Amino acid sequence: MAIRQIIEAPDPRLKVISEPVEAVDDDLRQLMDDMAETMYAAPGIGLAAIQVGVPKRVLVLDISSDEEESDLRYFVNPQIVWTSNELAIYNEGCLSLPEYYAEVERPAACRVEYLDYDGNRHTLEASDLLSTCIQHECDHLEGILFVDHLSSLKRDMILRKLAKAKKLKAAE
Ligand code: GNR
Ligand code: NI
Repeated sequence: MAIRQIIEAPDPRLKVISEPVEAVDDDLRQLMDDMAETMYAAPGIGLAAIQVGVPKRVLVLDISSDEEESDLRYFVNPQIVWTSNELAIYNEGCLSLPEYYAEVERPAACRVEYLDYDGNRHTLEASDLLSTCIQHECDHLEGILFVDHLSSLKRDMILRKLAKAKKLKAAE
């Protein structure tokens, strides 16, 4: 297992549409193991493969709190097949937009079809934070960041500040 570097905005790779996985094999499991280790090290509660530069439709999630038992989930080729009409607002963050948080409104519940770590097919109905996270991660597979759900004013302010911070860091 290895911790991989997380790509931060602005970076054109974060806008790439990820490709479906053809086979859940040992190579893919190696990627999923690395993604889980990278997510825990960050620390974060979810990670999409494109955030470590791999344009494949793979996610890892663990929304358990520190006091709870870990609840690591792998999603290969996830497809959101239903969303509720009811909406919910969460204060979202993203490992690719470090230190920025904003309230994002999304469907409160969703149903997702996916393959697990062993390539077995599942359907999961999620609500609350799990639903928000699944939607946030599935957005990454389409090259969408949570700031793309905000007004252009708010989005541009955050992206400008991130670009400036990156420039300062590069000049160090
Ligand atoms: O660690 C993360 N926290 C988070 C909080 C609220 C809504 C979504 C998230 S996902 C984020 C990790 C990440 O960037 N995943 O893509
Ligand atoms: Ni994210």
